[in-house]
Amino acid sequence: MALYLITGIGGFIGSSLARALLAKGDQVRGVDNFSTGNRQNIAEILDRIDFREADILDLEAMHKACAGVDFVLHQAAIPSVPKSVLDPLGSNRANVDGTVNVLVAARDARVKRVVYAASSSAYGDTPTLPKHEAMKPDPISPYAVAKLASEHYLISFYRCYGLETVALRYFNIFGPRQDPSSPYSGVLAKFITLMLRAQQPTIFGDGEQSRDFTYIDNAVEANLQACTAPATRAAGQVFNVATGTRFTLNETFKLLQGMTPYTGQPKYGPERGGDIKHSLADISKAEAALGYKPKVDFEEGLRRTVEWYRRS
Ligand code: UD2
Repeated sequence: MALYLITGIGGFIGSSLARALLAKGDQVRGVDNFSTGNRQNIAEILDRIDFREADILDLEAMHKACAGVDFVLHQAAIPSVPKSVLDPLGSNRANVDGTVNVLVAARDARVKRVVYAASSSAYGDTPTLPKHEAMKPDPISPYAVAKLASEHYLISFYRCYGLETVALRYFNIFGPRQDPSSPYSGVLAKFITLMLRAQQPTIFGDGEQSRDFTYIDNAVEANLQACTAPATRAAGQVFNVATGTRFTLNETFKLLQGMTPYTGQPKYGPERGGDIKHSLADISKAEAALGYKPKVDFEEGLRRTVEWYRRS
């Protein structure tokens, strides 16, 4: 039994990690300031976790949170491309300064390993598909720059202080509990909740942009594997976490039409600034080094997610 600290435990990824660890019999401590997370996501596990309401920018709180911890799963972030375009300073504070705070606290507490929620946005709009980790990153939005800068901090902390760190480049993770309510919410949470209410979703651009949408259970599995993989293969490394398939928004909309009561067409609006056109991962590095294999494909993940929103 190990003690895990999850930053951003109120988020949909953080709270899913917490549930998986509790089910495995591990101990969970979590921090969140609820800037983007939601108390509801941890309400039913609150009595089984050591929860502390704190901001990752508070170094003293991070030092306390890291005391006695084996593994840190650093998920806390302001996870939005358009929000970062509007507020680059806020994005940098949460997504870069916050990460450095967590790393300093983890280093001082001598935790075994830090696993980080990095982002596929680091690759930018370069034409080569699929994206593999050896490619030169080319971030576009302030969010993508911040996520990439944090990856470099992780590698730096491994090189300079020997703190074992692993960066997982998430490719559009989706699933139950993802917040659909903000204008910055992920596209699937928004589309599913709208279409379940028979309301029209808006596609930004022509809908031919594509994503390697990745169901949450795959990301959870990758985090657990990133904690246990031998340091010789994982420490100081960056890994894609994805499925290795991609769907356009137009294709996704059609799939959702078959799963929801919405029978109309989507509305098409202007393209969103800072966006990238196509995203698809090569997942062979994570397969070889972590033993990662996506267990739930896009369509099955979509079905499960629609079902969850329908019930809730
Ligand atoms: C980026 C990252 C993702 C994760 C995420 C955090 C890429 C490829 N992916 O996701 O890994 O870090 O940021 O937020 O960079 N859209 C609509 N209508 C809507 C909402 C969105 O058409 O109502 C479009 C949007 O313009 C984009 C696509 O859907 O083309 C996906 O948008 P998103 O915000 O769900 O995720 P994205 O790709 O910015």
